[in-house]
Amino acid sequence: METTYSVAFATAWGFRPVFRRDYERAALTHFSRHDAALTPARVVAEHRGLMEVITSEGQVTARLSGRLRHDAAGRADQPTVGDWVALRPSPAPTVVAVLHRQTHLTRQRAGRRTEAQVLAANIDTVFVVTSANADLSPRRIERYRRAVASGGAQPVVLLNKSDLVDDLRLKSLAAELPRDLPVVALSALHEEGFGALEPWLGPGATVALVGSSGVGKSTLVNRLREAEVMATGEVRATDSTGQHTTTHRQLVRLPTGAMLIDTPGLRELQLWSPEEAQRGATDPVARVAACCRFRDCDHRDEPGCAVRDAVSSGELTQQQWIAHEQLQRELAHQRRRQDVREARSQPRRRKKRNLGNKLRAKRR
Ligand SMILES: Nc1nc2c(ncn2[C@@H]2O[C@H](COP(=O)(O)OP(=O)(O)OP(=O)(O)O)[C@@H](O)[C@H]2O)c(=O)[nH]1
Ligand SMILES: [Mg+2]
Ligand SMILES: [Zn+2]
Repeated sequence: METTYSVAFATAWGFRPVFRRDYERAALTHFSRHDAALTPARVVAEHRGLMEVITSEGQVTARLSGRLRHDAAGRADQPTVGDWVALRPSPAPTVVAVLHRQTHLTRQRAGRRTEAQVLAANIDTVFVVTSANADLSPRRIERYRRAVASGGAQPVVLLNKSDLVDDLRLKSLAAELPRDLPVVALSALHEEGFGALEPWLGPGATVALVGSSGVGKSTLVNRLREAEVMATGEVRATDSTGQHTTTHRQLVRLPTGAMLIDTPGLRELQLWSPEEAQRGATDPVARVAACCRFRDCDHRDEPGCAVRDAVSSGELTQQQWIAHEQLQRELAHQRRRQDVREARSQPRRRKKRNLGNKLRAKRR
């Protein structure tokens, strides 16, 4: 078996020894005499099932092997931004295996069905970005903190737009947050306070940025990157809500050798607790649902529904289907309760969102 990557590549993109070991195992499993050599690659973006991956040779667009598409137990097992994968570069670049994730940031996907969505993989830190001139909901921060910690990464709260408020306001915001949570006040726009981010931006470190639309995630990425890679958008003056400018997740490398994953603004980051994830992962219906034509398939009258096929062929039993529906109802109920609580703590925000924003948000 050949190894086809350089040490420089491994160091630059955070291909740590744990990934190398897993890669070698995966390569042994997937490598055959007829194969072209495999190579490790890191997912930097994902578009409709196609992966943008970075390899020793540069960036390529890859598809998933048929086996990965069908074997994966639900979307959570599919490669996502930040994942390391084993890639077969030719004839057409194909991801043949996803290497074991060390950490992840996962939310409940908004939609009719409750589903885990891994927003970022193999991240050391999550910058929870907030805007110092907007209200901070300590409850919301606590939810972010728990979601980040349950995926194994370290949360850091960024109070951005410090240029718009005075020091007193910054101090009182920081005081509302749990003491053991690192907090950094900064201005992305004016590049102030960046020095305090250094501990998390060392060579080979990976950081995901999350937070509401318009808080300045992409602005920060661009300034740290020293290049305009991510589009940024004005915040509407009327109610200071963002416009959902960023529409896909993207991993970029900084001059310091750290990697940042920019994400679209979240309306809410719903906790995906390990126990729920566990129940979801052992749900046989979720496994089959990975093969439905539509990702948000309701398994009722959508064309190409693998679940209905499996029930009629007897591959899934009626009982398994009923148990699945029961679980979905419970999770939906729980989600509605969380939404009501969230809406109560932030009454003004929701009403003001205009139709344009709704349409934009739907497209994601
Ligand atoms: N005054 C001030 N404005 C900022 C700062 N950082 C970002 N902004 C502005 O806030 C607006 C939104 O910034 P973005 O970087 O697009 O926000 P985002 O978090 O990426 O938003 P989404 O991609 O929609 O999730 C832009 O007009 C930025 O110029 C800052 O530190 N101070
Ligand atoms: Mg953005
Ligand atoms: Zn279906």
